[in-house]
Amino acid sequence: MDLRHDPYALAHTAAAQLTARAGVDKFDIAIVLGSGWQQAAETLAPIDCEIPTSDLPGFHAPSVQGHKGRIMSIEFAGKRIALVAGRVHLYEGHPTADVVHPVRTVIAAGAETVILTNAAGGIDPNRGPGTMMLISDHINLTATSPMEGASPPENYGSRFVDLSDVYSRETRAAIRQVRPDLTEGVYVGFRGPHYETPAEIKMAKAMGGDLVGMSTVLEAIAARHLGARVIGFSLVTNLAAGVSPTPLNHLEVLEAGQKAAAGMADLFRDILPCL
Ligand code: 8IG
Repeated sequence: MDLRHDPYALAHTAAAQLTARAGVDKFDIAIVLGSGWQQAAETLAPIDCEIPTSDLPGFHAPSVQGHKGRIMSIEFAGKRIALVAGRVHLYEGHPTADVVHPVRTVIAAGAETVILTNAAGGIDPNRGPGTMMLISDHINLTATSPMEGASPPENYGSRFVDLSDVYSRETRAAIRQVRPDLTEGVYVGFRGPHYETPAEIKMAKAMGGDLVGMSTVLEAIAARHLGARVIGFSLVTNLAAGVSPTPLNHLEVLEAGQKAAAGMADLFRDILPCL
């Protein structure tokens, strides 16, 4: 089939090149690094190999400050881990299939567990900037789905993906055993890139949301479709509009990420052995 029209074949082609370049048979775990999480993950273990995503088919160069397009291969806690830096977002103008391509690629490269990390706005004033949270569930307000379009090929699961346990309940319980300090929250995924109005944040709160962001939800759906176990972590880098007394800006997001880097590295060190 023509690779341009079959996102699954494209992911497999990219995955074969990725594992060949990294010199590994497969990856066990993939961690998609959101703003702020990258430097934390890089301190976990020596980087055995780093592949610019510009060398792999189907990847776009990210256009966001603080994001670089590369996949790093590390070994930690006896697991081969792909660190995916430089995700692309819908708000950069990319189609949904391209936004989830990195996740489809690392799963095609063997990863059975995908950890999605992000920086997010917090709706709960008691969990302000610097708070790390486990994502318990999401509300997809992007008005799109990675399953839209042609039906997946024969050997793949149905496009009508079951989402009743996206962020593995069992794994979250195991994580909370080692990190009882972590609270959970529902992540509301908006398209952005503008931040919300106070009225939209009231809506998100009324819907049961705790966190607001512009990533993660589509990747989580694509990963569940492929049968991977999904875990999500948010770093609250700002209080959401109307909760915060001051306007939001992208710089405070980057700063909060830098300040929390040590805590995020500790989090990875604590939870990776129990996956
Ligand atoms: I960081 O307040 C970060 N990402 N939608 N709203 C949305 N995305 C965000 C926010 C926020 N903060």
